[in-house]
Amino acid sequence: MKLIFAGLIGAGFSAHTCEKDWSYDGASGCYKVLDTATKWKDAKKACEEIGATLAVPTDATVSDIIFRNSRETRVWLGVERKDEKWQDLNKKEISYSEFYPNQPDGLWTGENCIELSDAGTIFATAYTPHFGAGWNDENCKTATIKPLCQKSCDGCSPNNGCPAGWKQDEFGDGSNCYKISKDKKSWGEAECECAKTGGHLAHMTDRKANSYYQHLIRKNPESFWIGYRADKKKKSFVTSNLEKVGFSDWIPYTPDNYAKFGEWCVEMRDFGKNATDKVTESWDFVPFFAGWNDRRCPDELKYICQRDLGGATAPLNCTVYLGLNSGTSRDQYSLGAIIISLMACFIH
Ligand SMILES: [Ca+2]
Ligand SMILES: [Ca+2]
Repeated sequence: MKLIFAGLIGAGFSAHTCEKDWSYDGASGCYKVLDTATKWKDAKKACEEIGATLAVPTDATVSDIIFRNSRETRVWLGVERKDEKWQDLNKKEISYSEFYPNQPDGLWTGENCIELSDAGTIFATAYTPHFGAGWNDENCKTATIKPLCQKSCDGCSPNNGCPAGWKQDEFGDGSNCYKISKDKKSWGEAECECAKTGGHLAHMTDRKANSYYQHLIRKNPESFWIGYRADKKKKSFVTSNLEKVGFSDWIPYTPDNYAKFGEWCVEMRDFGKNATDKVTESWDFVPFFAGWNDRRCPDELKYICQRDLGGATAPLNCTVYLGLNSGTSRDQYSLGAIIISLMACFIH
């Protein structure tokens, strides 16, 4: 009986995901980058040969998912210029685009096809490998780029295994529930608010998870607190439950403790051209460029709570976090505080 039950669950689950090696967009589409770089027309054909079409994004989701699991830096999209208009594969003028600033620029030089590019590689390092996806017009006949194929997944639907008021990661690994706050709080108060539900401010353990939270900030374009802060000596950053940070996604030149303001807490922020709370002109070459930034803990921001899917829901003690609100070296890192925090970890 148990086996049959498990079998049913398994069958139900598989109906909600794309085929192996295809990425789910959280709605009804699946995407895959093919291995062979080709001219645009051959790319179109290559997708058709596997029962798919060259991808035509209708929102930024594709940009947020497509570069996260690979080192691809550019892919062909199914958008072509005809009579000075951009049209999809059905020859219909597109209603959505995501061009880099100063693009498209190739009307007179034969750049009549679109690539989705990842300009972040300009600055690629081990720590900031990818950011700032956007569109660029390229030469259909001379450029060789890998095709991004798309197909619909009729049985797909967003995950919904989280408690009411929470959402499950729609196109990441689905192992977390999250909630973006409506209110704004200091980092410490925000962490406490999350702790009340058995969770914590969001941790991003790998690029895939990070990309998912970047997607959220694009949809809700306002900085939010995430679950990282400076360690006791203020030499490096730790997670909200004092664990070592593995993956990180600092914006280049951060953490900078700007003007020595005491930036001991971490926000996720969009530094791109289209950011609603823009602070710098430095990253204007991409419309969207989200990453981590150190910031003063007392600043009041939105925040994003995270909890394990199916994890404990008992409230956690968070008094340790409130000390950070002063933004000074008050005793937030005292021995007692650390013990309380470690207890919180064990309870968790
Ligand atoms: Ca161009
Ligand atoms: Ca900073």
